[in-house]
Amino acid sequence: MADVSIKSPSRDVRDRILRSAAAAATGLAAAAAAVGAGELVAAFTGPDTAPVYAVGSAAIDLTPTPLKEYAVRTFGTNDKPVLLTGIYLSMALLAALAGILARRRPLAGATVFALFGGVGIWAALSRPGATTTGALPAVTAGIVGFAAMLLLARLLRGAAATASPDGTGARLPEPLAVTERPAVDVPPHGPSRRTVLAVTGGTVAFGALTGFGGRALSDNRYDIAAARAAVRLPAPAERLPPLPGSLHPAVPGLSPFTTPNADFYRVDTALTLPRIDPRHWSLRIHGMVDHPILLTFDDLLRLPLQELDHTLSCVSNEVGGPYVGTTRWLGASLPALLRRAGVRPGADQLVGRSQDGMTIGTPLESVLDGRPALLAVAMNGEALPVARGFPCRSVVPGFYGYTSATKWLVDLDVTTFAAYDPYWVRRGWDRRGEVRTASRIEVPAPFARVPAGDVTLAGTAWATHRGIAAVEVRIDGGPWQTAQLAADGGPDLWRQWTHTWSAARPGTHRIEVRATDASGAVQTEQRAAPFPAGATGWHSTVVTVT
Ligand SMILES: Nc1nc2c(c(=O)[nH]1)N[C@H]1C(S)=C(S)[C@@H](COP(=O)(O)O)O[C@H]1N2
Ligand SMILES: [Mo]
Repeated sequence: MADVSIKSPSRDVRDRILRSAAAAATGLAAAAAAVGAGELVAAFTGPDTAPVYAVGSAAIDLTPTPLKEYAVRTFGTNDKPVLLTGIYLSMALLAALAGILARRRPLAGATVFALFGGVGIWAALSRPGATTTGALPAVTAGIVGFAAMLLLARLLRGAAATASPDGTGARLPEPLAVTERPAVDVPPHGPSRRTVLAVTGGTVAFGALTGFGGRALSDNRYDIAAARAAVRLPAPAERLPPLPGSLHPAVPGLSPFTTPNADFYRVDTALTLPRIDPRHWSLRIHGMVDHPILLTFDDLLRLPLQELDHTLSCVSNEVGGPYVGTTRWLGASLPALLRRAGVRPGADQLVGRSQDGMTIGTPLESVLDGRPALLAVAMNGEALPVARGFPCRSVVPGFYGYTSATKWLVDLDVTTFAAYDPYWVRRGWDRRGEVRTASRIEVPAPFARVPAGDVTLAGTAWATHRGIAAVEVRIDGGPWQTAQLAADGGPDLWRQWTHTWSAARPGTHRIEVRATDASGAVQTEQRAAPFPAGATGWHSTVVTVT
């Protein structure tokens, strides 16, 4: 204990660290004020124009496909919070460094904030459907950050000068201190440390107030929960009977046949959910058609509505993965509307565009080939949840979500594959995006320990719009055995299966599954990653027999 003083940093080093920390704190405070002011303005220009969101959305669009894949795989539905946290942390780091820079060179430090603002302005203006007012939050953030940094840095310098015994500011380099900053120039009563602390604290408080206040105001101004609750869903022209229980083997641990809305996977690029008031919504159907159509939400609800039981899956789903779900949609017939519009010869792609600028292209011949493609307004008996595309999304059985299921749909363009590459196709994904045959083992859970004897295996398989004809399982690479299929709900639905395995030998065992679609094609063993056309390969699981 006696030599503690030797190990402790010298007073000088400690002072230097303290001064840097104080300077970094002023940078953070200026950033808080900037972000807060931006949020407040965004309460009037739209939630997606808040600088952090605008920058985040631009980052999502610029992210190379492999990194996006990695993010979806690693963070799943949490990919957005992870991205936002990353943006906040990098901003905080840069702001702290700007604060340290500003201690010596206030103007340079403040300019970093102006540059931040510039990036925000660029991001806001580069959003699809951006308007100039969308840049206002970033402009405000830039100006507030610049001014706050300048003010705080000047104060900090003044305080340092007053605090140092020679009145020149202890950390100024010698020549500067002596020749350019004679003691006479320094105000005899500069701001006290307490003043700096108070102003820094006040700046943070300003940021917190405007930031949280702006968010609350925005949530309030753009609240569409009431509008959604007010939607009166008309009865379908023809009501489907409830799904029979025979579709679902009652095996504990097996997914329910119909996925509750709250448990349905979610995959999209929307950092802030588009909030569309159905009273202001319209859908334009145009392009290579004889009679372009403009539909309001009321128009849509007045069309004969039909129900569709359907299994939707994501191309990013890994073998055995969770990005698949089954739901009962309610919506208007998409092919009927296209026929009304009169599709011109030569058109081969239908491009849906969402309010937030996503574009999704579907092969037109498939939309028109008689399959039940819908403009969906409801899911499992309730108006589309906001995250599911409220008030309207498209659904075309047989295709992955990225080529068929535009959420927050506002525009349908009848065009050609030659003329237009939608969002994911520009990023290298397959332009058709037909669902590949997939099957998975859900019971027993991976690495489960099961007693020797009869073990129940169970899972799901899907080949949306083709349908599942058979599922087989094998143990430890042995002969394939036919699993028992639950009742068939039709080609657009997944199919659940069970199999009883007489597990005799204790130890670890590997269970594999493969499905055959209704065309007779057996699922390929060949492993492929989700990019660019969907994962392939057999799902397997390892269990221990005790
Ligand atoms: N507007 C919009 N629609 C979108 C997407 C998107 O990012 N934006 N993602 C698509 C993808 S990749 C999939 S798999 C499905 C997922 O729909 P869900 O989130 O309702 O499950 O929506 C599709 N529709
Ligand atoms: Mo997807």
